[in-house]
Amino acid sequence: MKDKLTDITEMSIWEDAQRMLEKARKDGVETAWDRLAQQTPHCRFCELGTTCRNCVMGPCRISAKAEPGGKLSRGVCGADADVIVARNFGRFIAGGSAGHSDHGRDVIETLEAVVEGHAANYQIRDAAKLTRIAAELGIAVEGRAIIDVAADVVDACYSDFGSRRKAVNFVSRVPAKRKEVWDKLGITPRGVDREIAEMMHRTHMGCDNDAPNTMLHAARCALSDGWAGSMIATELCDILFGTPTPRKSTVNLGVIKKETVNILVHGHNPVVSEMILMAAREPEMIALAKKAGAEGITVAGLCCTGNELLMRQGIPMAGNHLMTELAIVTGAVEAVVVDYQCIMPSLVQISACYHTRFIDTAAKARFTGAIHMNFTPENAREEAHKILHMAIEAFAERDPGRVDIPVEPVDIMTGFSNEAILEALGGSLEPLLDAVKAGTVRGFAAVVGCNNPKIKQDSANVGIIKELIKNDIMVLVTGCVTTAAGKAGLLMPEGAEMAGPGLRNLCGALGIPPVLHMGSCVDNARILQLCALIANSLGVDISDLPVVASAPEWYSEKAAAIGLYAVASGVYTHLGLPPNILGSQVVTDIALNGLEDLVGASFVVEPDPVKAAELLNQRVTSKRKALGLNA
Ligand code: SF4
Ligand code: MSK
Repeated sequence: MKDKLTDITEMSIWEDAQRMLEKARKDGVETAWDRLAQQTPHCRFCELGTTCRNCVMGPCRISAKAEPGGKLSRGVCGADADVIVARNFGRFIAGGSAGHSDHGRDVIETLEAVVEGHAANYQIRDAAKLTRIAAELGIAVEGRAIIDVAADVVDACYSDFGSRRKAVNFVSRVPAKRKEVWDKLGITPRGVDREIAEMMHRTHMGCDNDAPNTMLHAARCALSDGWAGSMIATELCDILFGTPTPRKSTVNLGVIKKETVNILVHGHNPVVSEMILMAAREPEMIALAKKAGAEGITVAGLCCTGNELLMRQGIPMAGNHLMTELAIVTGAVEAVVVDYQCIMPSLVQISACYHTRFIDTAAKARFTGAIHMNFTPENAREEAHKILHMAIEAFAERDPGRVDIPVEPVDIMTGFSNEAILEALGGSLEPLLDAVKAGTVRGFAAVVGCNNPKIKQDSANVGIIKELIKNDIMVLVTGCVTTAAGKAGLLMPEGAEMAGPGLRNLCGALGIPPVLHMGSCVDNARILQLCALIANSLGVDISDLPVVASAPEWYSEKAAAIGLYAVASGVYTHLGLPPNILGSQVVTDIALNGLEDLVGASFVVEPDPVKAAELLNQRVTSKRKALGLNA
């Protein structure tokens, strides 16, 4: 591991990353790779998931070498490795579900502020979608003012967070056979906050001391994220900011321009970043930037708030998770504006090494040393203006001698919401289903998730996608994999040259890339919905479809929640590295095998991208055969 963390060519596959890693060393900037080297080797107990800190009779740890009933085989309360690992995993999933879902709640609050008339700078940009969603939720729409319909949608979405429902609203989208599976297991998600709170309750000392039972609730908790928290975030963001449509943009550190004031938006919730972009496009702001000697203002994206703005507004993407530190190292970033999630606290220190203003905007995600702006739906425009002024002011402090923008940007296509896909297909899924039946497209793979410095950056993300498309499996990307796919040229129609003959022809006919960008992490809900649409039109379960998923370089609690709701929804899911569960044979067996019997899908862990793609390909083949299609 240590060599991999010191040899720059082993740390990332990208030229922009490698060049900035060199510059970081020259500039005395510490990065995630340096800190991982310091942290390696990790605590073995924690890696295996066999430490417990759930009460102060402990903390306790279970020895991997402990004989059953022997020394260090149980914590002070008597919990064994299985119970401890399951509890830790359950809380891990609760953390991830909470992240996505609380983001969803913030979007509901923004729509509520619009309805109540105190968020003048936000509006309902897609009224047609609002009406459609309202009708889906059983809300009367005929002859009603759009704002009244929106008020009822707000209420319905809030109700998904509570304890009064037997099932969250969007379970109505789930195929009947899947609902039966969930009902039989008692894992139909009822309310987002309820499932998260129940997980915290179950994992208190002296509650759920049966690992399989805890694992089932982990699945329920994750399902409440996928089919409620995340789905609400996606649908309401489309209503507020517009449903994405295909458009072109660019990616990599080359999108940061020497000549412009550069603002990077980072985090997840577009409620803040949309406003920054709006302010940056105002002629007065551009004039101010010009007065300061710049040619204009560039707003570029990092991580998922970047994906949100890329999908809807076509802003350029500067980078994914492991590029966030390196973007600042270019020395040409005037401001990093963050909301929440996946923002390394180290960015504050790195910003301080340059002239970069690091600005946090959320009361629930403050960073010591940052400039704090208390962003609310009510004051968003004024705060955005203040931020723009700060960035323009910082431009004057930029040291041209420390600027290095290492590469030219690469072109990408984005904006493939389900609505856009349906429209491209002429309003019906039939042409796509025909392509699947004919074997032109053998199946679909959602390749999603993060970077993790334990894996050479984007080697697995890109490696798996290339193998999958070679096998005529169409790939759908979200989150940080998007940037990886884009940099590799896979998000352009020309990328189809790397695909197998069937997929290549289909992409050629439709003028689309072999890899479709569907959004941010919460937008994995779009993929769930697409799976449900396909399953419903074929009259089968999601687990019957030739659909697979992969998170090759994941790191976060949220990614684990996504993986688990994918599996619990019936999608076989690959992880490039395991969660911290290997200290329990029972929990590991459930994840890798037992879930297959329960929910018709399981996890598979494989670090090698080629081998992983082959496993995913085999799964697609077996599902095709079971549906009576050619392999
Ligand atoms: Fe130890 Fe049990 Fe307390 Fe965990 S809950 S710290 S295993 S005594
Ligand atoms: S931002 S969860 S590093 S995908 Fe959604 Fe990227 Fe993973 Fe965060």
